[in-house]
Amino acid sequence: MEPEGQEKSEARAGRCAIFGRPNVGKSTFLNQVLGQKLVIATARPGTTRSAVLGVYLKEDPPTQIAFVDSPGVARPRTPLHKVLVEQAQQALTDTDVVLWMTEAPKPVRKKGGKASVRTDVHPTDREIVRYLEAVKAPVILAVNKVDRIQDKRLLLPIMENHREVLAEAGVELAGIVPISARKGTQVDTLISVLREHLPEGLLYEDPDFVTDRPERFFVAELVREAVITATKAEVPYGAAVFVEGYDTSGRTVKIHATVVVEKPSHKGIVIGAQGARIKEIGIQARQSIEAFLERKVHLELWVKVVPGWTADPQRVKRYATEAEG
Ligand SMILES: Nc1nc2c(ncn2[C@@H]2O[C@H](COP(=O)(O)OP(=O)(O)OP(=O)(O)O)[C@@H](O)[C@H]2O)c(=O)[nH]1
Ligand SMILES: [Mg+2]
Repeated sequence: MEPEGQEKSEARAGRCAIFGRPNVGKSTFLNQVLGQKLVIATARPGTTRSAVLGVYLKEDPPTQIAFVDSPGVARPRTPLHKVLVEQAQQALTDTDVVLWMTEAPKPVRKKGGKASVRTDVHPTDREIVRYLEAVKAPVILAVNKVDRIQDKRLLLPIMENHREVLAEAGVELAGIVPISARKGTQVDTLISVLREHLPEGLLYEDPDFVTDRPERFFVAELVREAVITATKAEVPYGAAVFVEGYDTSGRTVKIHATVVVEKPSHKGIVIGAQGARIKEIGIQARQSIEAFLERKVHLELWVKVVPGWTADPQRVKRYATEAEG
């Protein structure tokens, strides 16, 4: 018999969909809880294009959370947007708990005045709340990027306003946690709150199971991250990456990837004067792939134009969500 007050906590496990508008820090949060960089995260909205599983494990108390990172949701304006929203919606259908993520806004400093922070709900959040209406699972709100706000009292109206907007849509929030995904602040608290809403038991036997995607998916994503970081706004939106060759047999992993862009002018931007930018992208991507694989990598990049692929419903699904090759 266990001594009183020291019973072993029961094991809990389940799925948690991470949902929210673009750029609020969903992917950064997943990497933070996993303690490793699994998914790509950049300063550009629209970085994530497909649902990706990342399994969080803890022994004390025994916990397994199968997080699903999903593309940021905004009003779909193009066939590509539509596919991204579909991916996120799918993640919402089969989940034990939903983590709705938003962000504390950047303080705005008026000339000579004090910095002020908007506490109202972002128009995109007001719009996408409707996706949460039909969800059966409990919804927990995380207000991310609290490191931006010095006066933490401002978090109260932010949290209250979000609670109200969701209540107007007929959904009661099951919890609210302010966090900083980048710094890791309150991430453990959020995990405990999510845990309370998971069923008893365990999901996976294998303690090393982290994701269901193959290595080459993440390799393609790391190339796309380097393209996003090195180019201007319009290029990332129209860029997809295919890994065409992936040879792990030697000491060095040999990778051949194609960057697909939708306009000849974008090809010029990606390549740059005398190939300077593609070289920079190649170096950046190789370094992050080496860190991910923990092996030496030889990376060859090609750039190809597929005119208007983001507007072509036939192509978007394959290019946006299955681009690992
Ligand atoms: N200050 C601050 N910035 C953060 C924090 N978390 C994420 N960011 C930044 O916010 C930006 C977007 O992060 P992502 O993780 O890519 O956001 P996302 O919600 O996955 O974006 P999409 O995939 O486009 O939907 C990046 O520049 C991050 O570094 C945080 O806690 N504090
Ligand atoms: Mg993301």
